[in-house]
Amino acid sequence: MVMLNDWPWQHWAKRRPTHPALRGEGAHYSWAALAAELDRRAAAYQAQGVEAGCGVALRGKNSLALLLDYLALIQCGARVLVLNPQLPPALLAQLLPGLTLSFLRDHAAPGVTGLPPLQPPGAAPGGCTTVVFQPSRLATLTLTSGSSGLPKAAAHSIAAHLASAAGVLALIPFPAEACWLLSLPLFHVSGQGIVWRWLRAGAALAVEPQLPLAQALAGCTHASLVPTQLWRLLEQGQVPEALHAVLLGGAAIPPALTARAEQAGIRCWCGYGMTEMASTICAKRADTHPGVGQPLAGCEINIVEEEVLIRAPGQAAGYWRDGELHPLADEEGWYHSRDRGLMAAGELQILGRLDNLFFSGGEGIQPEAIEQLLARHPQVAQAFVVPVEDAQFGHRPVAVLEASGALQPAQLTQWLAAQLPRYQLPVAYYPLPESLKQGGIKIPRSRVQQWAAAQQ
Ligand code: 4YB
Repeated sequence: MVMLNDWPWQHWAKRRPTHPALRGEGAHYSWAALAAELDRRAAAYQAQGVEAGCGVALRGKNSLALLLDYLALIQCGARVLVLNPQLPPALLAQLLPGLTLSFLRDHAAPGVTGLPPLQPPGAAPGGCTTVVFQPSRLATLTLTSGSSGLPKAAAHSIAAHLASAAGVLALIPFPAEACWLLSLPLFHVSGQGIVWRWLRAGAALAVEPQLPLAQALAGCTHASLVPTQLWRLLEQGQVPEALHAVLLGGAAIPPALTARAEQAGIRCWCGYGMTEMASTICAKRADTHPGVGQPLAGCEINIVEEEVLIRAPGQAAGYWRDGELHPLADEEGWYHSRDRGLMAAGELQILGRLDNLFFSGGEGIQPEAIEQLLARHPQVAQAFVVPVEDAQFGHRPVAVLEASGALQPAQLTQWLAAQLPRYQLPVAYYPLPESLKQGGIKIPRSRVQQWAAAQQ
């Protein structure tokens, strides 16, 4: 793979000027046109005071304009924090002051106060000032989706993003004529992972957030999906013809799901990654085993007392707070993931989060183990098992399910009873309420637990 010694869009604009780079919302950009558009936007933001090293919040759902601003602000040398527009104002009020941000570029309905707004780029105010491409410069802040406390801002350099991309591209071919759909939000590391693979490979990217997934995928060869997205796509029976490579991740990936997709002609890869590592660190071509494969090139895994420790070239430089980087790894560089895992048959298997383990009548329950069995049921799209308080047992498991058609508790108990000890059988089953399906790519387990507690 050739080295990038220039902003990736300028690198490809020199080598493949007329090659399609980006399409979406009715627009098409070649690499040359993209580089020119990013210069235009960078100039407009520089004219408003954006300079190298300053922090800029970029708030909004995916759109072509949001992506162009992400890249243009990075070209200005800014540290860009993409914000989910659904984050509540009270949380932002607590979080943003510690992130040393100078500006807000808001693509959503106004909802954040206290930061000077950047105006949309109008007519070009003149050329942009060149900011030297420095791979070690911090380019992005990405909020973690930790279950408790305030999210943290993982700070990644351009080099970390490109190294993470190179690791995935060594496993999943992404040739110049292929097109990856921006199928996950830019405010999440999984969306940014797509962008940096595209930039690394010099292929094409599609951005079609207004369209339903099956339509947005038309003409796309690649997509990153969370398992529920793939499940819904298959359930609708609408498998786009061009689609032949899907990288799955973000949650346990049922082998039955990938088997069904492969039968429909979609080649699946199972990935395991996290915000702190600029996305994927382990991956494999899907097979019949529930593991997530081996570490990607340059990544290392160590299991200590069942906890997965990681060292990877995509690792964040630290958590950004109060104008400084705070280390996220131990003295030897290992990041302690709080994921429970083991190496089995040469591959990493994720058992669940250490923090999710709970006790019922003195017996330990890892909710993900029950969820994985429920997810094998052909009608179940996604399953949560959460503890609810119980006078006799301390806690007992209940299940909250997204499923097609009505499911009878007796039928589900029968489904599980052959494979689980009695104390692990959920004492109640609830359909996942619509109110919990809104928002980011993952439903926070804490919200499911709160909701389940209120049903008692
Ligand atoms: C898992 C898990 C797995 C994560 N089994 N638990 O490009 C990609 O890698 C990608 C492709 C499609 C969909 C998502 C992705 C991601 O990046 C996901 C990255 C992510 O989820 N980051 S996170 O910080 O929000 O959460 C990380 C946690 O998610 C991990 O620590 C695990 O607990 C869990 N997780 N992949 C089981 N395959």
